[in-house]
Amino acid sequence: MASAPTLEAIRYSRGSLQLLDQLKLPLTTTFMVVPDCAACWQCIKDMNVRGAPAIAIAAALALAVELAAVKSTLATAADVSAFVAEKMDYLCTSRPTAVNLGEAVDRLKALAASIAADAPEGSGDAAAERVIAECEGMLASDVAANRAIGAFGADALCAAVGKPKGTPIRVLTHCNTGSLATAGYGTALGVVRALRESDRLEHIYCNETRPYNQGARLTAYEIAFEKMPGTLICDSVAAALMAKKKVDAVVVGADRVADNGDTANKIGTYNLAISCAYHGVPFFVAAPISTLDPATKTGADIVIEDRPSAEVTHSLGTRVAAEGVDVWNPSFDVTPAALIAGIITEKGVCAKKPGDVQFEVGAFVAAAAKKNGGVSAPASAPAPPAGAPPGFYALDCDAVLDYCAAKPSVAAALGGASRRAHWSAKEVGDGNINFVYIVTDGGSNASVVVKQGLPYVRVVGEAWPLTQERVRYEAEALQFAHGYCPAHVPEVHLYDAAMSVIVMRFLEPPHIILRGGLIAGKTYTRLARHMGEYLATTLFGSSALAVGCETLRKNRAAFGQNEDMCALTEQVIFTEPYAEAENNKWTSPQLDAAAAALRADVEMKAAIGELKKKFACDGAALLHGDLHTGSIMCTEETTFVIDHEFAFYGPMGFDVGAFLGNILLAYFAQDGYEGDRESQKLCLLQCVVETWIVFEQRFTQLWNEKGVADGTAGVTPGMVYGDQCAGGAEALKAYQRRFLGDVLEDALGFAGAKMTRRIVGIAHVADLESIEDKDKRAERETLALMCARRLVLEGKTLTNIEDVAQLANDINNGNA
Ligand code: ADP
Ligand code: SR1
Ligand code: MG
Repeated sequence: MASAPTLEAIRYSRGSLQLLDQLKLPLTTTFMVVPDCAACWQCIKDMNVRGAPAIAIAAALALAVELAAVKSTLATAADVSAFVAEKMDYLCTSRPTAVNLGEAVDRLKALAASIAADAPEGSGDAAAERVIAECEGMLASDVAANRAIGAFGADALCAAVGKPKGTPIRVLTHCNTGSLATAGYGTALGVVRALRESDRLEHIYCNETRPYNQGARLTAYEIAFEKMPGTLICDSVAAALMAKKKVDAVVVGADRVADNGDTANKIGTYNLAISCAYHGVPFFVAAPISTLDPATKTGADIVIEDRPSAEVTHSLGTRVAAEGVDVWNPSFDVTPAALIAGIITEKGVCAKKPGDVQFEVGAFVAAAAKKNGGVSAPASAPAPPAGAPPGFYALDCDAVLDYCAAKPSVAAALGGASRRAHWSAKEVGDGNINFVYIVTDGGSNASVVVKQGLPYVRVVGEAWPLTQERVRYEAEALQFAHGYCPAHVPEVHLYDAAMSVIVMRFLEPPHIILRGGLIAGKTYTRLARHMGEYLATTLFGSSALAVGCETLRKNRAAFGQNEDMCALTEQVIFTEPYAEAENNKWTSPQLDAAAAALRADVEMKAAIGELKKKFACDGAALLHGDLHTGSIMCTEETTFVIDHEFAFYGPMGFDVGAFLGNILLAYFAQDGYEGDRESQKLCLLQCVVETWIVFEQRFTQLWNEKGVADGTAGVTPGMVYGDQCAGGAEALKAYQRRFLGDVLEDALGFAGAKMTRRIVGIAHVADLESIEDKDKRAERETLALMCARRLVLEGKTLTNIEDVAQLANDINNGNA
């Protein structure tokens, strides 16, 4: 194995590949062309050595080279100390903004001074050797630090993006922060390298970085040299790229990070951060901890150099700007902490305190000094729940206001962050799983909904952990569904993976949860039409019929499997109700016998097994996955589907059946309520019939109008599943009948399974639970169970939806 590089190796292998082998770095490092302090000063000034960490290392190694050359002339440790102080003070003037350089200067001066203080008359040679060793150590530790930044950063970016574990992501970076800016490997580009090494890099975009083009000249070189999947873009293209949803995360380097997290970096960084905030793209800074400067309070205290105007007026030595024009060419800009998701260091990721828009960099640096590595929130932050991503904290009614103020796109929907004092929040989550806040501006009444998923099931608590990836699934599925069916799905304003938050349109009163309306005796004449439309557009739009088999497979893989939520569904719908399970509950003792009979019902269990197989194996379309009447908000005129966290590619009949089954549960509950509910009952049965008819017609219409061909000559368009279709249009019609017949059969089976689980499984529905008289409730539940069983077992023969309504009616009236 190659030994660690020594200063000698560096000196004699300057520019050679030998050093690269020893460092196990694919690219050379800038310091190797820096022979002494004077040359180094000029190189830094002329930007031949650039990048904050590289500048510090170059300065240290330039000092080491000179010290090695002159040490025999330095008689005492005091002489060495004076020499080091003089050279380092001089080098410091080459780039006053670079905090790493200042830190290296202080460190080497302090070391030399302390050696001299211990023994002023001690040997100059020995003192010089100790300083040289320190310089060499800085090289090795810089590479190690960069690798640690890479590892922390790769995890932090993936967590913030929130795609399923291991899914490659698309990253954008600015300027050069790679092997050519550091001792090797890089900081922000080190994060990209670490993503690539762990097969999590789909693509790297690099900004050209006007006016000096470090991105085009250096980062692009590193990308091309290592054959990364990468693309060079003009700085001005970044926002357009984000609008096209081609960027999952941005990571940039830093020249100085102030105590509050404001970050000075290459000019253009601030623009990029603003674009990220608008598009909901997480924006990270990656820098060694030495770049964090708690002594500088805010970005306003950072001195920004102006660069020569020729960098702007000239291109490749030729003047391109009009003579006589004035130029402002600042080398850096300051990105406010509010726009930064996290500061990645070799000691972990510095996160914000809950509700804060700023970081506590000083506290992070102090904590990091005490421990080795690990992801750190500021010392004062409450511990995040186990399993939460870095930067996560649980919101409450106060914290959510600051959270909204810190997110420009959300603040804008509430009239701007300056209105923060007029905002109030209430938690309205009535579901089993998440927390939902409505944030309202008291003046304008503008509101947004902020939904946060914790790493556990809300109704159970930390005892039932649940992946926060579900929030990513919900956000993506909501966005897809909104795309297919904007009239019936609310718009998403923001998805924040690190915080497991979705901010969406507030469905204003009189919107209420459908289940509540049905219990209150309301009738919704447009509900069936709207739900038929929702089901047809989302199920058709995401299926192979609309996109082709190949794209379906790609889309399915890109979306992921929502494994944990599917497993939860399998457990609570298809398994537990038919077994002795602790979670099960029912109206007892009235339903004790029915629950036991179900557990012994061989025919039913076999049919449920088949349905579970379909649920697990059929990935025909992107489903809502939990389409009960608590996932629908409506008025008499409007209907919106919410709460897509169980979304997955599954059998179409699962969504259709979920809705129909829940309408039937509402139907069977009606006679448990006070008063005459005949018209509501009729409406509910009509809803079952009309939903299916609208769905079937609209789905067929979409198929006929938008169905894709499978690409084989002679095959009728719409025959995407590859029928050998000699019969043309006639065969297509026959296939459509068969296809939709299967969907109906599945839907009835799933409807029955859904009804059963709500009566004997863990999660019941208010339709039945709100019937206080237990005997009455048990009577209603028994009838619903009876209907459910018939739907599961007779789905094949119930080929006409009217027969389903008739069956429910007969069971309810004791005629079946
Ligand atoms: P869970 O995932 O916990 O089931 P839901 O998405 O069902 O959470 O939301 C819980 C409740 O929050 C809903 O029943 C509804 O009252 C309210 N809610 C959710 N989304 C919105 C919205 N976009 N507009 C208005 N209220 C909403
Ligand atoms: C642990 S309870 C799980 C149920 O609540 C959700 O609303 C879904 O319906 C899920 O099955
Ligand atoms: Mg819900």
